Amino acid sequence: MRKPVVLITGANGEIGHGLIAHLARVPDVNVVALDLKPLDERLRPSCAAALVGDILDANLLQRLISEYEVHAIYHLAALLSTRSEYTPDTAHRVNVEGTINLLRLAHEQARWHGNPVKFLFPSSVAVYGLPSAETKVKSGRVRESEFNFPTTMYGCNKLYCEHLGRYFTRHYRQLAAERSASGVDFRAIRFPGLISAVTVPAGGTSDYAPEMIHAGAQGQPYSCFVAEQARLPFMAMPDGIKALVSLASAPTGSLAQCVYNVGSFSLSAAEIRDRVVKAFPGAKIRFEVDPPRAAIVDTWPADVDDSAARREWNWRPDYDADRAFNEYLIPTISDYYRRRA
Ligand code: NAD
Ligand code: AKB
Repeated sequence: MRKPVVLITGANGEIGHGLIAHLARVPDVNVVALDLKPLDERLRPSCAAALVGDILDANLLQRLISEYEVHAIYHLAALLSTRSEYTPDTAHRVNVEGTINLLRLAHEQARWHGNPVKFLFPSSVAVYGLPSAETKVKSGRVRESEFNFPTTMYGCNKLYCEHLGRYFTRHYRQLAAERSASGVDFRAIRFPGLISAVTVPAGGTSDYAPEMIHAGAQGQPYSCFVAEQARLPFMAMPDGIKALVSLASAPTGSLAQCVYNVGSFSLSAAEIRDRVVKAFPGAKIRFEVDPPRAAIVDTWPADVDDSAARREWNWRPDYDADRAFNEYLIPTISDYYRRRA
């Protein structure tokens, strides 16, 4: 008998840390973690297995399903936006071919055990490509269907994978003589920049916000690569985890679309700096704009319209900007670095 499990790819990343900690508190959920890097030792006891390997390794995926019966997949493994610009071919392989490997695995698994496999996909505000700074200001909260013209390899990869997931769920093998459901139940969230109090990001473009906060807490100088007025939507990590698990548990009949925006708060880089300096008066933050990286931020929306998520699966963030900083980020980060000192 194979053991029924939830598979998390990219499990050792920032979202993986929060998600594994959350699922550890849910009864009867067995997590199999997969990542290129060995899983953080602190998370190991919360998983039935922790595999080290590449989502592009077909043999590894076959070995995995010979031992485990997969009922849900949180497919987190990816190269993030900045890293993807430096290595676009590798990004395409990992972000697109890796995702199609997992979609095929979900389809195969659903056929074996006869139940749909939920496939949770963290997409990104990087799928948007606003043509100018004026349009960004004028557009305010963008809807899912607007400005789908990403300017980064990562954004293109995410947008295409959203379509692949919708295709697998609704149209897979539409010309087959005997058509049957693929068994893949694909659900995607377009996340804003996530900010965690317990991990520091690497390889993203919204990273300036968490980097500024973590540097401020340690009294280290930080040079911010976007201008003071650059504005993005952000979200505290606990809300990111809440969004993923809420969408996963929404009844299929209530979901009219496969892809949802989720909003929380929108801040300019200067507003983040001001909050960091207020909390950590020793923080040394200056602005030294890196034009190409800053230009990517200019193409991402200032905020998102998440009314579909609110209407269809009752999405509500727990943290606005004040609560995110005052009750989550500042106390948790301060405590984290105090204990490490
Ligand atoms: P992260 O970089 O912290 O984690 C990604 C993990 O994937 C890493 O641990 C890495 O080792 C692993 N990985 C990369 N390539 C792999 C491969 N070929 N095989 C197996 N593992 C591989 O990123 P994160 O912040 O945890 O993001 C997780 C997901 O959420 C990503 O898909 C990302 O695009 C998406 N997302 C993140 C944010 C954010 O602000 N953090 C926002 C929007 C979307
Ligand atoms: C990145 O900057 O690449 C991510 C994202 C917003 O998708 N944080």
